[in-house]
Amino acid sequence: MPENTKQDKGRAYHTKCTGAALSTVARQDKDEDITLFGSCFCPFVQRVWIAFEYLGVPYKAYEVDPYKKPQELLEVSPKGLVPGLRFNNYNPPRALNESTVILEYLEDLASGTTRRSLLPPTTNPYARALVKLQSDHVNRNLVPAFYRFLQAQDTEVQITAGKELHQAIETLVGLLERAEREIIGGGGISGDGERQALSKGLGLWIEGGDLGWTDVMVAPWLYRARLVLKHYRGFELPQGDKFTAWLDRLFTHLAVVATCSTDDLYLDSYERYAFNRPNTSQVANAINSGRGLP
Ligand SMILES: N[C@@H](CCC(=O)N[C@@H](CS)C(=O)NCC(=O)O)C(=O)O
Repeated sequence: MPENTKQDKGRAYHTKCTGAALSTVARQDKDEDITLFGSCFCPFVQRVWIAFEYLGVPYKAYEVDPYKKPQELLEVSPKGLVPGLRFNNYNPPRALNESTVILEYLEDLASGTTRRSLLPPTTNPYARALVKLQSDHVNRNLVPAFYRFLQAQDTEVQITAGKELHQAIETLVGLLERAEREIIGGGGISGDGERQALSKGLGLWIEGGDLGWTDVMVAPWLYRARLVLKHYRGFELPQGDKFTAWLDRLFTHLAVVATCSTDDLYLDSYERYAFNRPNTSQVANAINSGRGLP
């Protein structure tokens, strides 16, 4: 019998990764210069985690409960939000928080160490800017739309919020298509090698491309949209061969797979949002009061 998703079963959020993510935590358990404070269900953590894996920056994975706010988390992240980074080679230790700021840091760090990158080369500032336009849209529109939809209780509000999320995803697709057209679609490309060089950083949207900045920014929410929003709201992601092929590449990319837990973990952990339980989180409170996300 299909599960009744109309009733809050009072499931608790998980505090330990499962599945492939658990194996990654086990692999990344040795002391390193950087400790990543994370939580298994958190999409903001997942984007940073994917970047660590892809860029090859050494790190120790450390799971914390951000709702309990242990002192060591508050020391790296003033609001007690994950993700946070602690730089252990400093006394007192240095720290960074905010997923987008951490991503910028990792990108800069990797450019001088592992020499890997999620962005188009600095020799192509316009391509880099187009990628930043995409991620700006993800952060300002798509991510809040995800939570508004998941937390909406009234059916009418749910319908509107679902349409808004759909539109936010379609707008992102429009921006991805624009980058493809303007950077590599203009003709005059002499061969596969040149196409590949030009598509560097444009992400998995490009067939034959590699993981990019926008992929990392958005993947955790698309993953949860396909699973959690489908389960609790009957949400269907946009159709279309190109979009579906992109999602396939994204969700089977090694760095994404390595940071995913099993489906039950997400379904359990997001039940609080789906029923808009009081005091769910700072993100949920911000959505309920119409404020910007923390
Ligand atoms: N703007 C922050 C948001 C991070 C965030 O909201 N993390 C959630 C977990 S998904 C958290 O730590 N919540 C704890 C709380 O609400 O007190 C970022 O991008 O890193």
